[in-house]
Amino acid sequence: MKYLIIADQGLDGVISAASAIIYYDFPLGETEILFTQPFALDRVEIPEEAERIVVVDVGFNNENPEMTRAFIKRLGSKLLGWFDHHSGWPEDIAGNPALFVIIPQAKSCGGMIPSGDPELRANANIADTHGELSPWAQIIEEDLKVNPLDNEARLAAVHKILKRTK
Ligand SMILES: [Mn+2]
Repeated sequence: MKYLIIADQGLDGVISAASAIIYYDFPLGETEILFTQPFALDRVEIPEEAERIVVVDVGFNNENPEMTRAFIKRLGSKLLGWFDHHSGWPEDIAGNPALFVIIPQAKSCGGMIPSGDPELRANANIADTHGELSPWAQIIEEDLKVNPLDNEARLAAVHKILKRTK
C-alpha cells in the first residue's frame, strides 16, 4: 500500500493513527498501519511499496538512541511527519519542525494532531492522563487489555474510529 502509519501500541497510538489518517487525508484502502514501541523499531519491517510514512506517538529510545536514529534513516525521504509528546528527543531531531512535531508538554499525541475532531483529541488526552473515556474509546481500551498483542484488534479499532467520524 502507498501510505503507511506507524503508531505506538497504546490507546493514544490507536487514536493518533486515526487522527493522522484524517489530517493527511490518506485513503483508507491504500493505507497500512503498523503498531510498535520505541524499543522495537529495529524489528519494524517497512513495506517497500510505502511511499508516504507518518509516525505517531512513538517516543525516542533514550536507552538505545541509535535505534531511533537508524529507524529515521531507514524511513528516509518517505517520512512525511512524526508526531510525539514523549520527552527526551535530542535537539538535532526535534529541531526540525518540518518533519518532527514534538511537544513534550502535550497530554497525548492524539491531542496534538489537528484532526478537526475534538472528541478524538479529548479521548487521546484522557487515554494518556486520567478521566472518563467516551463509550467507543472504553470499548477499544477493553479490547486492547484483553488482547494486548493483537494488532488486528488495533487495526479494526482505527477503522471503527474513522467510521464514526466520516
Ligand atoms: Mn501517548
